[in-house]
Amino acid sequence: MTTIERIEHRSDTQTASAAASGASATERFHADKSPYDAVRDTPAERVDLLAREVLSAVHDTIRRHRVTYDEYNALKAWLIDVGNDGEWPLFLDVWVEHVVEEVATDHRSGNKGSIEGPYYVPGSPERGARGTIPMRDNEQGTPLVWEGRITATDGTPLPGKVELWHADADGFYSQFAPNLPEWNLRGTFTTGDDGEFEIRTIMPAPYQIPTDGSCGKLIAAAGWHAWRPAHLHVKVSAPGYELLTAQLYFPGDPHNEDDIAAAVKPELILDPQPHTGGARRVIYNFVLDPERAGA
Ligand code: MBD
Ligand code: FE
Repeated sequence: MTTIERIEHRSDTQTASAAASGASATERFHADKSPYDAVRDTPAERVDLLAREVLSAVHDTIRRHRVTYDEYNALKAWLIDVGNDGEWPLFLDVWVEHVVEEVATDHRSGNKGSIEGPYYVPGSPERGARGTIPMRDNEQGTPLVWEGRITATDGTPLPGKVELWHADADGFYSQFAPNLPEWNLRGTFTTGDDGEFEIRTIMPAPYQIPTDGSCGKLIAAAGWHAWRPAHLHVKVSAPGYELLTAQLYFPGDPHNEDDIAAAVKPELILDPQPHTGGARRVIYNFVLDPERAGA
């Protein structure tokens, strides 16, 4: 079964349970080409170095804090549970991806990016340069009109694409929570030579990562909170330029300061203004770096 068929067959729950969204995210991750392909030629020396350093950091922690057999066995059980719940994509994207993103993009002079997270799906419906993202007739949430332009670092407007995906006003992502239309709040906006776009959507809600699975168990046991601030996900692309994966945030969200995924940057916080009919209007532009030869 595909992810979508699984979700359509699942009618027993109204919430995005850890098992349901985790299974979807794990399946989604495996649906694209194998992640191993890109590292086929990695020399043994590099694998050896990375594996040894990670293990050595674990060994140091055990020695420093005198980790017991009971704690070791609990860890073993928990790691097995993360896989059984399908929560490895969630775990890694929440607690590890932000540093990978930092290293991957620190040469850029254009837009700051942010992590992709577990809920991107390629191929969302095309809406042209100006349009409304797919949504339900009665979609809840404050309407948001977002105008912007894609340019290169030298200011040249770029014909490109803005792929946008985000949670609904209840914090749920289509294809990872039940009872939502397949492409709800997922759309692709293609700009002309002027690089300009105008997107109509709704403001998303803050997102709480599922608390009923193994990631939730860790959060509860450690006394952490499970929240990410409200955010819009984007992938912005233009031929010959580096793909920009980013998230945009809203001012005043209490979790902008303590995002569990550590993915907020000040440059990514929008400045929406009151607009007609209770809507908000915002201008936010993207600046893309040219692709580097040999990178
Ligand atoms: C999300 O919506 C998200 O963006 C990340 C990074 C992790 C979990 C849920
Ligand atoms: Fe998200």
